[in-house]
Amino acid sequence: MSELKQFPENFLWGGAIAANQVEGAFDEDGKGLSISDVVKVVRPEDRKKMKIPFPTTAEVQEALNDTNHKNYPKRYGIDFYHRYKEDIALFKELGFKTLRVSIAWGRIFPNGDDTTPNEAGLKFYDNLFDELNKHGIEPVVTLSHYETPLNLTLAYKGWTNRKLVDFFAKYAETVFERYKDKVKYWITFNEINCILMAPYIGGAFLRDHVAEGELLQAQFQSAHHQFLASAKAVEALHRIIPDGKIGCMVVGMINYPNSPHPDDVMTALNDQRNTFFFTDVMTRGHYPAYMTSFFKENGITIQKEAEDDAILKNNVVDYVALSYYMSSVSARPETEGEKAAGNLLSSLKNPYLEASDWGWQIDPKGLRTLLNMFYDRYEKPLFVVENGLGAFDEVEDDGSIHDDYRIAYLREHIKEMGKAIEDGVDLIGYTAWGPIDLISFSTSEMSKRYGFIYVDQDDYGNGSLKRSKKDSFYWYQKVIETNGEEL
Ligand code: BGP
Repeated sequence: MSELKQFPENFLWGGAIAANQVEGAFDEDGKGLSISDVVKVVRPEDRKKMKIPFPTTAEVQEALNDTNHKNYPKRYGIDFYHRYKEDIALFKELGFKTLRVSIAWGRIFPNGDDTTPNEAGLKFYDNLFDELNKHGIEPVVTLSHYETPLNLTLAYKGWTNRKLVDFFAKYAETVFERYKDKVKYWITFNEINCILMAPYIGGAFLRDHVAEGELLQAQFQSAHHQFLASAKAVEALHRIIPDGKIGCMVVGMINYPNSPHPDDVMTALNDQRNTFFFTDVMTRGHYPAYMTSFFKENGITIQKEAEDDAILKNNVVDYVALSYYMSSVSARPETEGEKAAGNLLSSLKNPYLEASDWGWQIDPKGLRTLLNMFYDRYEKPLFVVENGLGAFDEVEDDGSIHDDYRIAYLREHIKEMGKAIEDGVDLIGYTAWGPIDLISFSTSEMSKRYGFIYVDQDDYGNGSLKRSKKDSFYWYQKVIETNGEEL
């Protein structure tokens, strides 16, 4: 046993998945298509050319005409829609206190703008939450995890259109009413700041929806609409589920200056604000002062209605949730140097860090620092709702999978969380990303695996879908059993 005794007794240990990456059954029981259902897989040979998709209307049309679903793995996922009971039994065996899931908005409102919800979709999540609660696993539910209904993209230009605020508010109210006795922890938008790096996935608008030179305007206007939608969800949650808690969620990025050169330091501060801007608005209830000059310099004018400021001010979140995979290095524009990879960032290589098979720079200490930065700034509970290592796994002849690299990654991050708690940070839980192998967000590949549980399926959609336990399964089980003392 180590000397660690940092994690509070009721710490929420668990895992995180998202509907679009696990459920499959993309057109069953009345579900409408989501923006993720038309994102094409990046085949292994194209990995290096990989870019976050920002399609045109024509490209979406092409995807709609393509009935070879193997090109669009998020359409079939890992068949969680039909196998959730088996998977939850495995999570129970792992000792999970919580499971973070998302609701596919399009199962509830297939077109996003429907007047009445789809009962079959509501029923599916009734069953899912009942199954979790039956096993004593607390559901943490994200309302929007890259699952905006595709119709809202095609007919409304996604979040650039203010009408989405009320469509979302209606969806949020509907699910709060329905699940008020089953779900207490909610998250509004997954990685809301990703709209700056991934306008389609985050903002659900297409390349040809935006005039030349207007992209930043569209991104920040969409973000404003999402802030309002989030605030309206917060209002509804507090009214409908008074003992519930609702958080915002961001890509937790820490931006180191490339050198002590004051211009590098300023660049790093500005990059850090790509994260803090979002949490500032949703925890403090107003736009931070530093955005005024940024908007001015970039010719951005946020279209606001008279009531917007009050909506934001009166409905701040209860906690701040974040994903954390890597850190980033910021340098003044003229700096030359080798770039590191990441699904959402562009950073210089950090000579002090190792990188994952996908080039993501592994930095457990950065997590401690970042948690401290967030807590210093907001003094609100924090929740690490994603963290993990995407890696290739090899199945041995006897079926075992020795993923010591994953254990090492998670161990170091959990240690640093423990230190952050000692530093005084109020950290309420940790849900490892992809406790069961799932479809990658950025590449739609299957071979980028995060799980404690292996799923027999390849990048081409072939496999038995059989679930089996990796070495990390037994390791994480012990971590939870000892409340983080045995790592
Ligand atoms: C986050 C997303 C997740 C997830 C994770 C890993 O940005 O919220 O949905 O997939 O990153 O990313 P990837 O799947 O690209 O490895």
